[in-house]
Amino acid sequence: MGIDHREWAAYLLDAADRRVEVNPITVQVDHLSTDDAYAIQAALLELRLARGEVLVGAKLGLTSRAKQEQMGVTEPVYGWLTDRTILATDDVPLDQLIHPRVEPEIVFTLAEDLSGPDVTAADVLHASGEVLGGIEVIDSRYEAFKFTLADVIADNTSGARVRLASSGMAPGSADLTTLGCSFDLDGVVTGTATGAALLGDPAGCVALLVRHLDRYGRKLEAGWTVLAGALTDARPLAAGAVARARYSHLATVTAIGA
Ligand code: OOG
Ligand code: MG
Repeated sequence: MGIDHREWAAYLLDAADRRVEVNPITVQVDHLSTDDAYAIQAALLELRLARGEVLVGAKLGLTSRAKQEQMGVTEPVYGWLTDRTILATDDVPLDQLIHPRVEPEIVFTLAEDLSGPDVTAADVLHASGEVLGGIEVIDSRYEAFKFTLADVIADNTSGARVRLASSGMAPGSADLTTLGCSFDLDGVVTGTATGAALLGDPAGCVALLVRHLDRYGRKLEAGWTVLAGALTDARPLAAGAVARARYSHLATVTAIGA
């Protein structure tokens, strides 16, 4: 029997709404292909848009070795950001989440659309308005934050919230491969990296995302926000905990368990 994409999308949306961990899809069906997983992710986005959320961007995940080793999944994944994702203050509303973790990101805002099968890192820099720091709050809907590649794709790559810096820099003003990031939780550094940790180049990651979307006839749009993936491994965010991402060339970003 085929996979009912809409039904599994509703399963994941319900888990997020009720804040309960659920069984991975892959332990309940015979086989979940990557294409089926992206189809569930697309159906999940449609459900969110149908109830009023607005599509404002996209994200990559599992683009650094630190993240791939932490999650045991060795391929990059792609997901969506809606307006509900974007935090208006440093406070992370823990009462809306299941078991949130925080991770430092390099973020692009787009001044022009990006599409096509041959997009390069140079094209990404050209189309970007700003590069800024961010802390992504991920929140797997699966038990114990454990999943396969197909499961995490279906679950919109664990996307939950993101806190963005209030301003960034022009894309050409610093080499993103040597841009430094130090991530700390309550003042204790949990990881450091340079931009090159993201598959060699954060802009190259965004180019990968554009080529991925092209296979589904989609593109990145002017005005969107795009996360290139976490530079270090993710850490659980407890009530009262303060996470900070500090960068060599970008404003510091803070997220607080509230
Ligand atoms: C999947 C999401 C990964 C990143 O930046 O690597 C991600 C997960 O780790 O649950 O957003
Ligand atoms: Mg992330």
